Amino acid sequence: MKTQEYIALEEQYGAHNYHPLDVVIQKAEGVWVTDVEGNRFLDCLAAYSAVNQGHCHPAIRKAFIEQADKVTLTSRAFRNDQLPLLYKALHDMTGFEMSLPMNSGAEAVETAVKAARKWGYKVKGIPEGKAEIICATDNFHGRTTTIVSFSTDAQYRDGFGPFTPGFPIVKYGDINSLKAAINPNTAAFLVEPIQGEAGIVVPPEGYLKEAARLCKENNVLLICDEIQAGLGRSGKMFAFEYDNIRPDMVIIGKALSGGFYPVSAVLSSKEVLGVFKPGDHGSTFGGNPLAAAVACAALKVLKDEKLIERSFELGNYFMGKLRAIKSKHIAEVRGRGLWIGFVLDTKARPYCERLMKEGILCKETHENVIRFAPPLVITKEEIDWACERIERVVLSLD
Ligand code: IF1
Repeated sequence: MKTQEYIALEEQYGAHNYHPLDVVIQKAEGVWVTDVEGNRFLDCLAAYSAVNQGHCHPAIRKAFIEQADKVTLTSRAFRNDQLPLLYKALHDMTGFEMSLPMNSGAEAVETAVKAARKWGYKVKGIPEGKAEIICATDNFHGRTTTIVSFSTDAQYRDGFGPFTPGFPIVKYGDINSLKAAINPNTAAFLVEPIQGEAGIVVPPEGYLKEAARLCKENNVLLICDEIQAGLGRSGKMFAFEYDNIRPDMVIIGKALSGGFYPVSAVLSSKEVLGVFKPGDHGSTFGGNPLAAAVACAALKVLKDEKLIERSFELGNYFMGKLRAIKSKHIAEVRGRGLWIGFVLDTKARPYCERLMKEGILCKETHENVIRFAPPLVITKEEIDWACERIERVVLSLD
């Protein structure tokens, strides 16, 4: 079948909740994807950072296939021999006492919300039904009805009410706004250390550090959503490391599986995750042996291939090259690690379409920002190759 035939099927039989670029990908390896016509593209989105390790990484693939040959799902009614190894690997790599596995990022966010509320009632002593979790403007934490309840993006909420109460909003990056919102019923502050969907927005210097201090002072849990920022994308294991802080809870997903399978987790302390008793929370697929085996392999690849250090170094290199492009349409180049927001003074979508014709896949966010977030296995030469084309496209549209 040809590209247009696949697209026609999708348009006819699939819900139209996306507006993808018209490239039908058939296979992928590392940073490269190939469409059904045999065209090759450099992937500068990396499935929104789920394939930090590169597409179809051989070591993760091996773990996936070997585990699929043994057992894939037991449910948590029984134990399996892979989940304990994932718990241990997460502890060893991050230092958090405990973790709780889920599948999608949104489920892990819901898990953190439930843990924080329960901690608020059982440990902090907030009166029943009064717990508040403070969230930031322009946040993105997922798509469930509770999570869109604290979105400030009109489209993400439109038509989906009534909403879950208990989520006051403060201005992202504004410490006074957070200070004013904290009160005795505040259980937690949920924040992205760098906002992805908002356009790779890095908060002002010192913001997270001061937020962490305020949380501690007021016995409020600091929850960092590292689903997109974490696991190397920002040039550190976690983006919060740039501020030398230690959140009470960290939420991860996406690259935890290297793109093979939905695997997410909440990392925290015994005090916080200890609020869950048998039956309080769970998931049929969460913590299944296939997910655990894949996640262990995906974490090992990050470490073995030094992908976090690579992201830091090559991110600076990539950003430097983008900043050197002289065009009046480039308003700003920002980001951390291989997570770059290329801000234009005009609509970004036509640029993404032109870049696709040049062999680069990327995606706009918020009308005028293109994000460049390739798999962390990208080479310097591939960045040079991409920058040549990016420059050509930007200058041609000047
Ligand atoms: C889509 C964005 C990226 C996330 C953070 C939780 C989740 C996400 C910080 C939920 C998910 C995704 C979802 C995807 C597009 C994408 C995205 F533009 F919407 F914001 F990456 F930039 N926290 N982000 O970024 O995780 O439940 O999806 O596993 O199409 O909605 P999920």
